[in-house]
Amino acid sequence: MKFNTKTIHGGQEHDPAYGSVMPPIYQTSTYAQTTPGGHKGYEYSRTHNPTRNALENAFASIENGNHGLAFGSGLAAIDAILKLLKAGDEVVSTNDLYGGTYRLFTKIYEDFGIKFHFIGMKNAERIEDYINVNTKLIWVETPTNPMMNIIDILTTAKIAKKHKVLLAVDNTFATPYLQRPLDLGADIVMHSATKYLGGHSDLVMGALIVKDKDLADRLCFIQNASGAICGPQDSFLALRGIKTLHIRMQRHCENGKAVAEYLENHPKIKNVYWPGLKDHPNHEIAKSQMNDFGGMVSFTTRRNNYKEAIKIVENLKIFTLAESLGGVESLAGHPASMTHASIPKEERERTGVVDSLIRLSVGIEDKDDLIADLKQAIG
Ligand code: P1T
Repeated sequence: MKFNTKTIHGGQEHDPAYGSVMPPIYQTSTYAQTTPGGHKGYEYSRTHNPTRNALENAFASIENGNHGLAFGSGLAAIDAILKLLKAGDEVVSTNDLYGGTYRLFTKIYEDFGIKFHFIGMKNAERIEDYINVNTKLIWVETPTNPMMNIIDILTTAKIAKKHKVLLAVDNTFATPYLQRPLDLGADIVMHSATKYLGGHSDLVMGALIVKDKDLADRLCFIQNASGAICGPQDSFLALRGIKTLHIRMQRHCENGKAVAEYLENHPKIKNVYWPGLKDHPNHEIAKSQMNDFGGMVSFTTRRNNYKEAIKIVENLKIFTLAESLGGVESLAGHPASMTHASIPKEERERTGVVDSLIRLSVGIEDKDDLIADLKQAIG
């Protein structure tokens, strides 16, 4: 089955009770048993729920995995991965990543005795220098949030395999429409399904997808034991969102390109970060591992001035100033004061998250309106 069919049918079957084409929202915490253990496969909704299971099957299908798991947020999904580790273990992570992920790593798991090495991964071969006998996990976001760096998944996966270290890829920005990390050798794919998978800014959710049965069993155990699951109503909404992922992404990419090219030629704009631009440092790797370049675009102004950046995001009318990304509507954010405020200033500036950086989640509106909006806001 090809991807554009999988988004609609992958892992899905009509409801066995009445043949409903969409799975019913099984809004129940528990299931009747005829005798202790005498049930129809469902005991309690933290462990399993038919609507959530339908979504988990769809997650697995679109990422070419064998097992999908749904969580109450992207961070809850990352938290479940970290619970595979124990005190003394080490993680090699990209140094440009979502601020909340950085906060979870440094403010919670460092206190539990896990050591994190945050490194630039533009040259993936560098990763090997940070691996030792204690290393258990490599954490990759690609494209990264918000600098749009591209990390070579194939090379990273080879290093991970050689050292018997798990490779987890946060595929939130790309989605499986653009890249499928499991096919390139990653062990775990993670999503903030809040973003493109849900696609309509109406839910908060996380996803994990794996191929390996043992790893799936360990993660399912953690999912049930820790209990950070999502509810059936949100599962239904995410499933509905996934059914249009391919056509939404096609338009996000088209509009992302138009916006990046407009900004690139704007006299007041200094740097434009979008992996489809030829001068992007890892444009060739992006071309080799992605089918297109997505709808996330970051940029800085020539004057590199905090107040000017704030004025631009306040002036925008069609782009809404808001956290998050990946919905049908265009959003603009100021990472230094919003999504990445939890990263110390010195550290974030080292990775390029300066005070004039603006991040756009380019939606699927008419691109002429989006460009006109940027034009009036930047002046
Ligand atoms: O917000 P939540 O669903 O818990 O997902 C966390 C997360 C994980 N990974 C990436 C790459 C993300 O972008 C996020 C959430 N990001 C935002 C809210 C944001 O505006 O960048």
